[in-house]
Amino acid sequence: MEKQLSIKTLDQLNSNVAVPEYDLLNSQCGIVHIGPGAFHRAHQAYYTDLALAYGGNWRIHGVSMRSDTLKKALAPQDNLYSLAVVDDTPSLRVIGAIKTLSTLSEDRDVITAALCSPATKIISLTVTEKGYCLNNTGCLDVENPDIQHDLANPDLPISAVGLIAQALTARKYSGNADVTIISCDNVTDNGKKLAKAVIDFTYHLSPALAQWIQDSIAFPCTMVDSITPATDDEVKANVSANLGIQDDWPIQREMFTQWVIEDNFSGPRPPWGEVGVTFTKDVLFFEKAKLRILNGTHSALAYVGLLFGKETVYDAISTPAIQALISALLEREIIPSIETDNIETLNQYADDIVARYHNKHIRHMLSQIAWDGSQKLPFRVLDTIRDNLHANRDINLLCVPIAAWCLFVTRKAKSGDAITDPKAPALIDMASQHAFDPVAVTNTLLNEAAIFAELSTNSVFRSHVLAHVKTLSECSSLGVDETLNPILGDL
Ligand code: CS2
Repeated sequence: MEKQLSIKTLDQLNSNVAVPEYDLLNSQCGIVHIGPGAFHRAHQAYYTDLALAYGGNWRIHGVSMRSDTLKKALAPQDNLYSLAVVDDTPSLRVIGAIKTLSTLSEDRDVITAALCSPATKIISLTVTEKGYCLNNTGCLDVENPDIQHDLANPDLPISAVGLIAQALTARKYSGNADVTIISCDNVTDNGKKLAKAVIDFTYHLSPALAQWIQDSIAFPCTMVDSITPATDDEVKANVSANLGIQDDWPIQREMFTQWVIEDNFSGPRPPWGEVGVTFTKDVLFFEKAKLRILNGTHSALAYVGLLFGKETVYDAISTPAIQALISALLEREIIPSIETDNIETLNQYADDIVARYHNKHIRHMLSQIAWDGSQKLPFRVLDTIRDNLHANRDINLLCVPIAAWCLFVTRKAKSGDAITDPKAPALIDMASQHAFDPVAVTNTLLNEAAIFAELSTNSVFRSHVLAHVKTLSECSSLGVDETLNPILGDL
């Protein structure tokens, strides 16, 4: 295909493709986003693209902390890319919200200027849980190598936390305090935790500045949701064919998308409310429900599904015994952990999420969801276990994904396959020190306070996990029904 997507070729797209409805050449940036990965491009950039049609300089300056791959890939396309909604009613939209892309290692001065610019009213980020550099008590991890570097070199930060702290310090002195810092990661109390990390970091440099940030800058909490599988060659080929011209990096996602933002800003914001974003004072309920019901069952599907050779969310949820496990897990242990005065709505929310897993148009790889288990499981499953233990509710089924993760780590280490996890080296060491024996490895893994905190010494938790590890490791070769049905008991 000769033609490539760009501002000049927008008028050559197939007629069914939606295009930006604002001035791409003259609209300016008002947002700096750190971590413009697939989810950002499918979710926040999508909402911002729609909001730009209502006016204002709300284009996005995307900042990659490490890689220049995205910047190089989209440069020939004027940073345009297409968003393919892959669902029963597919659709295609070209997104123009991202005006500029920079990489910290190459463009530090440009990035610093953008973060400090009076035109920048929103600094947002999607850096995943590990990017917050928090320890298991929710405080800044001062042992983190990037944090240690940034505390020693505050003018040359390499962490998102250090970069935001540097920007806020500069904005304090230049009198540009009308900026809001928005976390868009799957972390409970994400805004509060980001604020804690940035304020803790700044306190080490200047207690007075830390206090000013605490008093002056808003870090609203958010809940973000849309299933956004990684782009593969098939998606690229299909999208380019449907566009009628070449797009080197399209993004795919399901039709469902939701963004809930705490109504707490220290500066102006785009007209996101006009395009479906929910502003509320109570984000916690939305966060807890989504992280536990969706992300918790996603992680369960990933580690249990991979154990039985399943590749995608669809494959796993289409397996009766695995679907039965997910349904029982939700009904018996996850939904009861969420306080609500409308259980019918919560049950329907859970049913809708399971229905989304049955989207046969999307190949959502379990191996992708299985990344970073040591960072994800605390918010997605362990917090639910804590609440259930505290309320004397059951945790038996919640311990199945934990056991399956322990087995996942053991088997990956034994086979020599890479484990995508910031704690991978330590996990692999533990597994090899115990000759890859699942029960012995699990016994040591559960001692990891950085992951399990006080659950490490909880005998009820440990006994459930170890019992499931024995069952899953001894029986998974028998097949999924023979393995899971005894765990599910009298379903
Ligand atoms: C998934 C999430 O990869 C994963 O860990 O569970 O990315 C999930 O697809 C999104 O949170 C859905 O909103």
